[in-house]
Amino acid sequence: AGPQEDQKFCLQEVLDTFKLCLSEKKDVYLEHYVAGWRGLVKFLNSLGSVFGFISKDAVNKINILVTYLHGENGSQYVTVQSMVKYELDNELVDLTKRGSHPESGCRTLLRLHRALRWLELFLERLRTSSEDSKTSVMCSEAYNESLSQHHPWVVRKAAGMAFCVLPGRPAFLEVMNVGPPEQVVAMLGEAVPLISEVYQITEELYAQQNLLDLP
Ligand code: 1Q0
Repeated sequence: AGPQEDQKFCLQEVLDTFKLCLSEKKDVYLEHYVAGWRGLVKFLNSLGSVFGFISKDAVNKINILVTYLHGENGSQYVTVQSMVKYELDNELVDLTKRGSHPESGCRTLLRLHRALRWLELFLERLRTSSEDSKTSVMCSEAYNESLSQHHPWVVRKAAGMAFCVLPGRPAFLEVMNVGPPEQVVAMLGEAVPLISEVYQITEELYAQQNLLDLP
């Protein structure tokens, strides 16, 4: 595949990376987690430059995590579980206000984790919607139920404006590069429970460790 093809989004690819995320013990592999996000960012970029401010933030967070993963303590970052333990044990996380560790793996991943809930809600709506449903409505409903609670007014406003220019459902399903709509819907039926499981496991871990409100 040439560079052009590498940029092309494919839902199957994202599905595969999320499948690889969970170990036998149900630990979450950071490498595949960020790879899943990279795939989603590709998709976002294919929707146009209005989404640039969103994909930029996502890429920034992906890169922070990859830098840890490939850094000298990379072996501590193999799973989300080991990352949390390592950073907490070594006091590498700002727990109540921003201080000397503004870009900890824990707080960075938390932002993506919250976005994963949005994705789960959105994809479930997309999967069960009828042909003439509006993607912009599904997208903003999912957003209002999840991620928006963590965003200040300006970000919510900008997100709302971006949602308005989303393509309609048929075009949206087409860019997923899976095939006819029925096939996309079937694949979403596989993807949503997977994404949901990864989300739940991370959510429980963060709740146990009291990390759900990291600044
Ligand atoms: C399809 C439309 C995509 C719409 C994405 C919805 C999310 C909107 C979020 C907008 C906020 C982005 C601006 C930055 C906000 C940050 O302040 C915030 C907090 O970070 P910090 O460091 O300031 O504390 N960051 C976040 O909340 C992270 C947001 C990451 C969003 C990543 C979205 C990736 C998009 C994926 C497209 C998925 C398309 C679905 C179909 C694919 C089928 C599998």
